[in-house]
Amino acid sequence: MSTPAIAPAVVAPHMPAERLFHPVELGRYDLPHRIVMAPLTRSRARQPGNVPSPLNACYYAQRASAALIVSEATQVSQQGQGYAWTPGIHGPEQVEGWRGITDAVHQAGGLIFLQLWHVGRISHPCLQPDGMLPVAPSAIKPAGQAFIENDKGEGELVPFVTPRALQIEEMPYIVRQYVRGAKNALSAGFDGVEIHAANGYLLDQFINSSTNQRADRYGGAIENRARLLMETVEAVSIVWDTDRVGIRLSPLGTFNDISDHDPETTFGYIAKKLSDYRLAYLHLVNPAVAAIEQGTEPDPRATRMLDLLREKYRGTLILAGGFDRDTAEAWLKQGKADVIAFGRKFIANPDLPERFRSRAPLNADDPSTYYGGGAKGYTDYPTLAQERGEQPKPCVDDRWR
Ligand code: 8OZ
Repeated sequence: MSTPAIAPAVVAPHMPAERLFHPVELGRYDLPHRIVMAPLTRSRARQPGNVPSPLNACYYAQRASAALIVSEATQVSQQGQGYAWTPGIHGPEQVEGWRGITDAVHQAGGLIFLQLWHVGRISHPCLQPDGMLPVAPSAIKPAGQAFIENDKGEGELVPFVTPRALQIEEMPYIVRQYVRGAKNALSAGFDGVEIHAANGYLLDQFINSSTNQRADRYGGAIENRARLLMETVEAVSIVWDTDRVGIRLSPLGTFNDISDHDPETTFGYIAKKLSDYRLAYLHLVNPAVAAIEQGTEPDPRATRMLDLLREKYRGTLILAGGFDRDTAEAWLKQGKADVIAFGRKFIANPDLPERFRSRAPLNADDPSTYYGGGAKGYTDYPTLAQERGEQPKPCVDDRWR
């Protein structure tokens, strides 16, 4: 028998055909698959004090089969809060509460990063220390409404106010808020942190030209508009090695009344700068989310932006926004991303990786229970094992108030 000149391609044993189930390196961690749980605001921190609770621990532990959980956005200071009942990471009680969550997730075999958040102008005096004005790069009022707690203890939407422009002398103290949050996240037992620089919050307000009209070192040229983000990355990287730090951006995003006059230059510059840090990952809110959801071709601007950022950023790229199993697989196969983050699908399917693996049907999510409330629509979505009667009902814990 003659030996063929070219050996047939060797397929690694046990390597599944689908990319979603291929292992991947994410900074210091080896993920067993590529299905990440996206950060999701659920507004269920214990009151008073915005303290993470055993109910929250139950919710996260149920989702520990995600390759990585990125926590809900978590304010680094009272000034950084913009919605009722979101958790903080600025006080000892909150650190203690988060410790309960990281322990529960680790016990269930999961990995969890904390998302560090400052909302900037997307707030309201009633959420601010001493009822002061929210802060922003410039005193420009966002269109839209803030979600606050009213006198009856209920959630209510009220118009945004015109924020106060930060003075240049205050900028180091903003960075210090992120540093304190990062140190607290380390004490609380997280596996890493994600800096939230997306969706029209403070760092994004500095990046985008529509919200930044400053004439100092923090405004104008892109080097200046990216300064606060870069200072934050540098400072957080002293607390955490960069292989445990991720960044979230939303290029071309318009949520929270934001836009940029030259997004390719702006986000191309940032992606290139971030590439030098050897971060755990860059996490993008997919600018082609509408196309993904509608099954249409992405708008050429979104495609150009994604290609540009893939070229400029030389590390692990996570994409989030409207994916299902098949679109995620297709995008991974085409090399457009390394990892896919799922949000709403993880709300309703705590065992999403197993459901994808076995092509099981998915539970539908209920938008009326996204924000606020207790266990309903939070910890009561069943796993496949529960549906088969093999597992008891989920850990329902009423100690959330
Ligand atoms: C939806 C509702 C409240 C907050 C974000 C933290 O957009 C959020 C958020 C989303 O990143």
